[in-house]
Amino acid sequence: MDVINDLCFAGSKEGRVSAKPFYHVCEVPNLATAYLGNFLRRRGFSVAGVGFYNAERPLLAELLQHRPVLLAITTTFYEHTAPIDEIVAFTREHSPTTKIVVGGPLVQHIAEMDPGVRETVLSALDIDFLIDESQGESSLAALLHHLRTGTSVSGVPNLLYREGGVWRFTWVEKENNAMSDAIINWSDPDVGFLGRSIQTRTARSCAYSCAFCDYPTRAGQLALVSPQDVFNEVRQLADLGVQNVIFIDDTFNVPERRFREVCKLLADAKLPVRWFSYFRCSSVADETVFDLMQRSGCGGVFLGIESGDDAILRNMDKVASAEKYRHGIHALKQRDILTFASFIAGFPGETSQSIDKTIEFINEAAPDLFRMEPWWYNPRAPIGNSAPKYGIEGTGYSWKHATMCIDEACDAVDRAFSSVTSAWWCPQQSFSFWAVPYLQGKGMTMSEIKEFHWRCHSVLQRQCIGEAANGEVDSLRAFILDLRLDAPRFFQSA
Ligand code: B12
Ligand code: SF4
Repeated sequence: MDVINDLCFAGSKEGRVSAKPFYHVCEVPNLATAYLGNFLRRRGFSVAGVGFYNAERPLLAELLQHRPVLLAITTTFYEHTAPIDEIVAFTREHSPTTKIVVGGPLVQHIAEMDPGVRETVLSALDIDFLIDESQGESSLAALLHHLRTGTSVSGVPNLLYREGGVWRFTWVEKENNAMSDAIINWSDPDVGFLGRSIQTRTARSCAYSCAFCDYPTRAGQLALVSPQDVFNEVRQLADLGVQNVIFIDDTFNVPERRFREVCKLLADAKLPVRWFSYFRCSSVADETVFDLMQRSGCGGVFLGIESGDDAILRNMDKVASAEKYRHGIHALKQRDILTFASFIAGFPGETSQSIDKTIEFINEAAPDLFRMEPWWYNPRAPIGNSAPKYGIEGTGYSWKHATMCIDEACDAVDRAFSSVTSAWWCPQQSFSFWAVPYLQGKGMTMSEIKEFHWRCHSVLQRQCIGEAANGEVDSLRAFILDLRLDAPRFFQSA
């Protein structure tokens, strides 16, 4: 996105004024904020949301002038507590009386830390409460109720609170909030800015249990919104002028029966909406599903392929094969559905030869876009139980196992970047596949999006081997300026 921002605004008039516009995927409204706001408004609370702190500090400052009772910080994208500290300091400065609660995935990670480390992390946080529950909406409503009525917060489930300088936990009460109750009313004016691209969720948790992922364990049983409710939500969004809907469910096409029903409803209604989602091509039972996807307006899919080597896929418990993937990519491309394939380098069992197989797979299957990232070892995921079997040592991005270490995995990523010739790199950092619907919403066509990736890839490839890419950069600049994108929503100080 920096490429677009630099080339669009660097030399322009806007580049010299104090507030510089910039494109960012987080213009797409933050879904956790939307869900929590929706849930609380339905229970009679007055809620305002700030989706992206980095760009929306002026809005937060304005809202804090009203001295809200509570500020809730979501941690969906946080891998550590530093961003929380920044928001807390800002809030304390602008509204010292506002209480602060933190919830979401990071709290679960903190709760699982060794007691000593957890105490250190908690004591460094200048906040009032934490909610430790994978859903947390009901606990948050209960906390607000207690703050409103002035009763003790010790009556709120799943709550960590300070008493006499000591952190106390109330009690565990698993939430099972009805999916139908959580559907967002996007026409509520309090939801705020919508734009042309919106993300939404039609399921909670996932039906699989890939060895590298702890999401199903954290999120509990799979819960689904009915096809009719999914359709109603998309229709409401279309009525509000939204053109791109992103389903963030991890396995949107599972179970296939529900997926077919959703596609059929969308196809029959011919709504002026394109949709995007994660997609498991290995789970396709009936080939006609690809036609339904095309007819229902599928613009593109995120394929968590992970590896082109069947032995590694087995180690990952992916319930998939390279052949099935190859076929799925072909079927999707035939129907003009953009394919983005994501790969992991260095999972236990990985060797230089299995990386070769993956590179060969990418070149043969030729998804439109791809990305490879080094394996991030999460010991809480099922693979943690097999650490002795594979000789895994370390954690996060610092690991080695019987057949590879993190440095070799990083080299493998570089090798994939320079050896793949039939797909273009789509970077992860603040871009990823979700930038595709965002940029479409700004006016880029699908072929322009592919060309953008191809052009950036070519520049990077030249630079990686130490060659000047001035010519490529000049024509990339001309290409970007020719796009005449709609203006971004965010500004940053020069
Ligand atoms: C869409 C998405 C993006 C989009 C976001 C666009 C946008 N405008 O929001 C983009 C592409 C920008 C993005 C970027 C990044 N992402 Co991302 N992203 C996702 C994705 C697909 C969906 C997230 C989401 O909206 N979930 C839906 C909401 C409703 O669920 P939720 O946050 O869990 O919230 C619920 C509960 O947790 C709870 N809750 C949440 N907060 C709070 C707070 C309180 C007080 C309470 C009570 C409850 C509560 O209530 C909510 C409703 O039930 C997830 C993967 C996935 N399928 O979930 C990855 C994911 C969240 N991203 C991830 C990462 C790492 C990133 C990046 C850091 C990547 C990078 N290196 O650049 C960046 C960070 C962006 C930033 N600026 O901070 C990781 C997070 C890992 C972690 N935290 O441990 C995930 C899980 C993907 C993964 N497996 O790697 N991402
Ligand atoms: S990686 Fe995706 S499909 Fe696999 S268990 Fe995690 S959420 Fe489910």
